Amino acid sequence: MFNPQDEARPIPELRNLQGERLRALVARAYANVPFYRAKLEAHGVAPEDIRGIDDIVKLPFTVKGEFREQYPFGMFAAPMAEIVRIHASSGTTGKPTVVGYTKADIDNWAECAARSLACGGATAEDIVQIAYGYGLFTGGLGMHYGAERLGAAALPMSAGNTEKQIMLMQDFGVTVLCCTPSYALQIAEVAEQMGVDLKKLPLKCGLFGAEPWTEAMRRHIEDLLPLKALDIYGLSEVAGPGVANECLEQHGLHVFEDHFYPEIIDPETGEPLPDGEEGELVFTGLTKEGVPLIRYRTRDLTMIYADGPCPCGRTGRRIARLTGRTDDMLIVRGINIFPSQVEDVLVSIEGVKPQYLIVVDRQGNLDTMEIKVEISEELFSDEVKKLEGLRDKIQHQIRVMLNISAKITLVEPKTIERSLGKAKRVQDLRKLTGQKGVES
Ligand code: DLL
Repeated sequence: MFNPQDEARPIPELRNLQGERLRALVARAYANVPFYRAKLEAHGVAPEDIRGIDDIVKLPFTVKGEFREQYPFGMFAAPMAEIVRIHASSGTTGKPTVVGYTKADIDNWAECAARSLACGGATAEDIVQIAYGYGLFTGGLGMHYGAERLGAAALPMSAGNTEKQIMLMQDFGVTVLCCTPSYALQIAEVAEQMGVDLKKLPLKCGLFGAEPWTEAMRRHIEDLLPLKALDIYGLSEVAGPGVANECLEQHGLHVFEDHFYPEIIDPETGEPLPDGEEGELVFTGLTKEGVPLIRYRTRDLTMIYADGPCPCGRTGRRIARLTGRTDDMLIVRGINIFPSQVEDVLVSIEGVKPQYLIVVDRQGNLDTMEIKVEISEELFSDEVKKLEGLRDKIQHQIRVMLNISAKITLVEPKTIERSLGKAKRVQDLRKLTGQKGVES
């Protein structure tokens, strides 16, 4: 354990600490963020009503759309002079969701990412290859700070350039790998093509997350790479990677509860559900200063295990592997995409009809995304050059706005199937096994 005092804290003491931190959080949000003040007032709850952690149910939920309304900095509780980092993740349309971190926020997040690495047995001796993207996405920098906090050597590869990843993995004797599970499989496949036997490498654990995966995929990764494959969870609004992580028991992800308080609610009614029942995961960021987070609805579906303490000694409750989402967010090559974002881009381009179908598939271990777009009759009968120009324009705009390259196929008017009810915008042909034909 990286920090036994905090990670193995006796439950009554932990609940007390959470209560104290919740009180301070609500007071901070109320005093510094007009959005929260108005919301608490409308909900009829004052900071003094919060005495302990059980009072959390008195507080209103926060949803992603509210971040959008407060774009860019309306959710910030600290002046810019105290903000030392800004990250952002996909919003449902146009503008992203923005999060700011104070120095203390970065410290706490690095601590939790270090705890995550230690969950896999990593120590200061290790070399940690970080193949999550560096940038506005929290994966790369989050794990980077975690590795440094642990005292390990961070190898800041970012995602891509797979041959080089493999070369350095071999030459440096990398022991810990952090990337999306699909990229771990991609690394294994490319290594095989290069004739590199990864089984001979000193790898010991991998922290894989940022996208859904399955137990079958874990087994497959562990067959190809000589490491324990662990699930790591997080989201930008709450911090980034390291909100929860599996330990070597591989039975649920311990939430670092002294910083992030989890609840499971019925997504329809908002009522809290008991441990052991699946519902929507809600987080309160107990120590957050930059962007205080009160009962944030993640839209992720899971449950909190009700099967008693974990043999590893950590007392943070465990959430099960995520089973899905309550909204239509897709994760393609680790990038979050809402169909509404694609629509937003399409309607801004002349001659393009808001009739489209997003087809997501997996070739080998890489996700592919194709957008079939209907165009007007006049355009369709136009010369090829013009059509190519339009296709390139759509592709460019999608890349700029969504940060992903997609294949664009222009189709004739009225060829995309119309539905009587809710339009079907997405066809997801991926089997989440990492290998086509392997059952999940
Ligand atoms: O994906 C942070 C992260 C980076 C987590 C690296 C783990 C590793 P966002 O881009 O804000 O943050 O996306 C958050 O990704 O709400 C889930 O739907 C999904 N997600 C994250 N981890 C997992 C996981 C990062 N282990 C969204 N399993 C979340 C399934 C995951 N889905």
